[in-house]
Amino acid sequence: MKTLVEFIWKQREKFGHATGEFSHLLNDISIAAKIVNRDVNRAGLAGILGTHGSTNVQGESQKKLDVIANNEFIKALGNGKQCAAMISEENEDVIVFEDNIAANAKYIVAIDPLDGSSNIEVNVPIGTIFAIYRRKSMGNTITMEDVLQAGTELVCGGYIIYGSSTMLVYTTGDGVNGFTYDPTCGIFLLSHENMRIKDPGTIYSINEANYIYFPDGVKKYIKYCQEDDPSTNRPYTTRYIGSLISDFHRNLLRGGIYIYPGTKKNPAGKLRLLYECIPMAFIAEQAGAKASDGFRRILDIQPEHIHQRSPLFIGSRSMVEKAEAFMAELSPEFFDFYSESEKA
Ligand code: P6P
Repeated sequence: MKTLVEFIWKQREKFGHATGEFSHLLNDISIAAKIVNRDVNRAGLAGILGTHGSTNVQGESQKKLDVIANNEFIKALGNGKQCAAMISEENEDVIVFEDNIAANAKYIVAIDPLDGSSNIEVNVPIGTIFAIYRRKSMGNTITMEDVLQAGTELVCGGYIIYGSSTMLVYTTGDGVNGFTYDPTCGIFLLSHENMRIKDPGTIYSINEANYIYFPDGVKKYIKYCQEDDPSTNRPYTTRYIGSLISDFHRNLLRGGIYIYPGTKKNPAGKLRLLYECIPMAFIAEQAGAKASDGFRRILDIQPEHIHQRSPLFIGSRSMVEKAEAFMAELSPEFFDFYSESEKA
């Protein structure tokens, strides 16, 4: 069994990270993940369930574990010396690590420290989603050019799922690999090599409670999934956990599609482009699948601001393409709604 550290170090030879700085950065993230995993697993016993009493930039009530997880990643990235700046779902502004910049840190990390935290109390798997970019500027100050990079510039996209087992899944553009955490020795071990998303899948994942607000193209796709056509394994199965990482991880292993669309009320949907959609889209594409906003490839979208939202259609290639075809046929206006909201 290969450990995460051995695997990263081996990858270094492939990707010319000769200096080992990227390897150290990914290791720093894995260390914070182990601490968050410990806290998540004993939350009910440590009095750290429930709300923190504050709200984040999203206007969402912060759970105690949101704050704890955010602080752990800030500490790990700040102390690790490889990260020049961090964008977090829990912080309105960019977190700049001056000392690291002075030490010539080369990387920017965009992170959702604990996605799905509303599920903590009911023991549903939650997780951390992260994206790693190289700095564009080289001066002493971080510029918006550093933090607003399209997904095509990504160095690494990954997530940690704190579930029945804790796994770290990531890609640097050479396929997707999964590492299972062994708590008895505190090590992530390679357990899922070169992960691929089956195509087509037979699972669709969407919150159908919002059906009446969905674009007609999404409504038609849902009805398509429910039609009786054994030759295409329909009707599909519906599964919606309410935790992006859990729904995505299941589809990564079994095939399927996850959709969080825009609506007339919220044309850009709910999910955040920089630290949710882009890293998951990089993983999906590297696993042979597809990710779009219903019209455009997620990785091609140029972010306009750090907490920008985006609709997300992600999973088995032919399933995403079918949903995109219905969006083009029945809801082309949503492309304009969303683009205008981006500028807001
Ligand atoms: P809804 C969790 O809050 C999250 O960001 C994703 O993890 C999840 O898929 C989605 O929101 C759930 O949102 O509106 O269906 O409850």
